[in-house]
Amino acid sequence: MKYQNPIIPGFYPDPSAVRVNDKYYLVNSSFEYFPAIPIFESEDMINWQPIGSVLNRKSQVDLKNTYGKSGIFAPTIRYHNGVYYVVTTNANVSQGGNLVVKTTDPHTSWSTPVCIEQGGIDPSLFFDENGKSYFMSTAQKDGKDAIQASEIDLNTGKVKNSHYIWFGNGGKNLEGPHLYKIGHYYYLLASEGGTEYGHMLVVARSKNIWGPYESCPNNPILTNRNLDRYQLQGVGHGDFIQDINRKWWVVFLGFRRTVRGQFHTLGREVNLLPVEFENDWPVVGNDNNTARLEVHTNRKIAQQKSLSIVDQKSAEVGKELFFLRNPDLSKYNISSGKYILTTTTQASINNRIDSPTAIFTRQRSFKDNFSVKVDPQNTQAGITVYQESDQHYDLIVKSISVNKYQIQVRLVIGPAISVFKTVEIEKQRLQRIGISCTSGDYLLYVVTEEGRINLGKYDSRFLSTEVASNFTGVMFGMFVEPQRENGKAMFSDLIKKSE
Ligand code: 6LW
Repeated sequence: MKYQNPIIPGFYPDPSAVRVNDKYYLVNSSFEYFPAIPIFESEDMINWQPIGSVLNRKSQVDLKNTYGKSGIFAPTIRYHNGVYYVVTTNANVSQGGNLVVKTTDPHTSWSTPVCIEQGGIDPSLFFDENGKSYFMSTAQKDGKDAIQASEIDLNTGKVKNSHYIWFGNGGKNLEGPHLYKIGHYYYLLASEGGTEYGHMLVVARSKNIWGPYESCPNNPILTNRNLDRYQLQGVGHGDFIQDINRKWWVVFLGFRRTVRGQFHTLGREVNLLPVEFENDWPVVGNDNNTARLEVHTNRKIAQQKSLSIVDQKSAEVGKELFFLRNPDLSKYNISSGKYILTTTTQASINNRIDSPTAIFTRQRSFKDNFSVKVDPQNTQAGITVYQESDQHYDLIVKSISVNKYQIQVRLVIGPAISVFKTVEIEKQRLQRIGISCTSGDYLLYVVTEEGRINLGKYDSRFLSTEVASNFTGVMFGMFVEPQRENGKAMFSDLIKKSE
């Protein structure tokens, strides 16, 4: 049988997954986007549906001043005695630190965070047979990368009996630790090499939770660093999960290069490979410790479904729709597929402070097509293909007379902002505005009664993660400007088709 990686395409980094009875749950990093920590559910580990976000209240997370390399970092989800736990790092400058939230039903709301007194990033949890709970995170000991483990009281966030249990396999950036008890061994899965082209999964084992941990002789157990020019790159940051048939798998992140070469735009996506144990060591996949986009397995797996078309009826805040940082919800009226956005003096999509009046949804395929109807009323209203506040391509509509719209293309690439390709259209002729993607370009267009007017194709390299040097991926957005009070615009009939 076979399936295609990524199993969850689009900007969904740092996956962590858990099986509870016959369901699987998976969480991801989200950085400056709110609600934070998207959570997915699956019945077969191949097909995943978004069920919401873990941090969906400002009292849970304040993302002020965060951007694509801060905010909410790698989470871990675990289940113990009827309770789901998620630990993560809020790497916001003012609120940095690790936190834990919990719930008895991941479809509903999660608790108010409890701050954890141990530092580091990439926190994870382990519940041992002795009834104790353990907390792991990255650390530095005498200038060396280390994994720090402690006993934790999850009600208070207090830790005790801390140990540096492993110093890695020699690669840089030892991170993403996850601990498991499988058979007679404690297995510590982690990543090294950094979350770019040198990324890899490494593992160590011990018969005692505090170590000493023996590095796997076959490390790195997964890497594509030597698969030069292969599309799937940067594989690492994984989590082992045992399926209902007691077979082991690993979910891990990776990114797909565009046709432009060493550039990626979709962000780090979720991939899956089977894991077998040989001589009490995990062996990942069957391609010499590498990850392929098409996976062949003799295991029985579910039929893989294609990505759904997200339209106005099914798009929900926290599932497909997100804000930049904590939104002022008084600026939004979202109901039955209509989005009325009110301008704010606080922020625009061109800066990294506060929250602009804008709604975003992930690009999830190189062939995505995002389009919407817009009535700018007394604002400049537009759509954007957005990587960072200084990296986005916009289509902006504004009323210039009783019966005419002006439509402009705005390219923001670092310090360069150019506005051009101005066209004027009778208001009654404008039907939709849209963005059509290929791996190498973004095409901006408008649709009138007579058909589609293309307003240019623009190179995707300048919206890549490599240029941004961040941890997120491209989002499509609807926004209003300028920064003044009480401008209103309405968007409707949003359609995002991922082919
Ligand atoms: C995350 C680290 C990583 O904390 O990238 O890919 C960092 N791995 O583990 C941000 O996603």
